[in-house]
Amino acid sequence: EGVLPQEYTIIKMELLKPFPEKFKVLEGKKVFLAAATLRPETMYGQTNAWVLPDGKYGAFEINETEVFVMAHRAALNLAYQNHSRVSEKPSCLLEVTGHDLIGLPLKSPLSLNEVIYALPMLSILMDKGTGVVTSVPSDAPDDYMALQDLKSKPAFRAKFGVKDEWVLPFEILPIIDVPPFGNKCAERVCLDMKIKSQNEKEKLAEAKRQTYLKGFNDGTMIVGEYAGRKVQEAKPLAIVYSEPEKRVMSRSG
Ligand code: A2H
Repeated sequence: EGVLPQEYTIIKMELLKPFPEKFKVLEGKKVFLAAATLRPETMYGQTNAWVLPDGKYGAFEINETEVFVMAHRAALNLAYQNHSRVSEKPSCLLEVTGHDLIGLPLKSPLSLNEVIYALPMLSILMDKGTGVVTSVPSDAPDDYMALQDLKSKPAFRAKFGVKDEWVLPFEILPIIDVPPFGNKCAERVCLDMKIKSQNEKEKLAEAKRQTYLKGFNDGTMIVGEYAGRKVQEAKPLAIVYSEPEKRVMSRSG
């Protein structure tokens, strides 16, 4: 198998001011954690962002005013697609790790939550998308289990310096009805399959397979501008209206 292009939507999750000490060099810029998703129509249900604690990230100049925090490889991908201040070359203003990003407060397009926080997820691949993932636990089994791990295990929160208030107030939001699983399909399937943590890779792959197909084919939006419409109809509209930008990024197929 060769390399197939994978088209993602980038969700621009804006870093709220005042910036923490480490990010002061970016003052005056609009700084976003850039998350790559295949499901822009689910963005209403965002409860947090995910980063890999030991992952290496950079803050890259996209144009005169905007900075994206993402993996270096993603910055190179975007630079080749003409999304870099310097033509065909990533321009990195600051290098950080996922640990530096945990706890950052963000404002994300379409999210029903006014402010969400960056939290640790251990299954993130740094060579896929941007290395930043937006979390929709109602509809994504990986997101549901990773959030459950943080909610139910105080020691896990402590290990990564995650404060209770970044996690505990965030409820799973019903945003899409997916028969026969109901309006929190990822939660339903994870409970039915008795998945215990984000580390149960095989079970999660099966949960993803089930919810992804049904969500796309049979899902109906129940919130937002596209309430009452099929996911298949809402998805392209969400790409246009949610302010994220459509990019093509390559990955190993
Ligand atoms: B999806 P594919 Cl609601 N590491 O977005 C791990 N996972 C990553 C990632 C990375 N570096 N980059 C993106 N992803 C996730 C929403 C969503 C997603 C929902 C339901 C299913 C779903 C909210 N999270 O994906 O391997 C992102 O999660 C299930 C396939 O390129 C992205 O879309 O096919 C998806 O994986 C891309 O997966």
